[in-house]
Amino acid sequence: MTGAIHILNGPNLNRLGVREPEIYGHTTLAEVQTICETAAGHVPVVFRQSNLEGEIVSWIHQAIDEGACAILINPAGLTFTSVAILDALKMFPGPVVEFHISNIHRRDPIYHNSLVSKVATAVMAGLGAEGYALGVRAALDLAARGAR
Ligand code: DHK
Repeated sequence: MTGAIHILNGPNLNRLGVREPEIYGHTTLAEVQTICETAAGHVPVVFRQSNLEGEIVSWIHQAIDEGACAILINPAGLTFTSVAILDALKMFPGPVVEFHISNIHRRDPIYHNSLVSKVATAVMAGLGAEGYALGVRAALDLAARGAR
């Protein structure tokens, strides 16, 4: 795969910057996009956010069809509920990095059981919004190594 890295963000992440800043910080989604594009260097970036599960599923299909080199996904609340996203990610041949701004394992138990982790190549949590840069670098490194 030589395509773009697809960075997909789930529900409520459009509210970053004003949403529970004590948990998610003050960095906006637009700033996160810039962080990702900078971290990706010459690699093209597809950066998307949706509050709709089916839209995210369709974007995963697009990543497959477009030969994306990697997927970096923060499914947000859908992490713990969406078999549809899990099933779609199973079809992606490249590396999948599951990313969470907060350390979901230190939070309420409803945030502890990720369905996406059953298919993710790697899982990152607790690095803050600025950690997306490391998520991009990790996803590209995994792609370069042919990891899945
Ligand atoms: C974001 C959300 O919206 C929550 O539902 C997750 C995740 C945590 C994050 O830390 O990025 O549980």
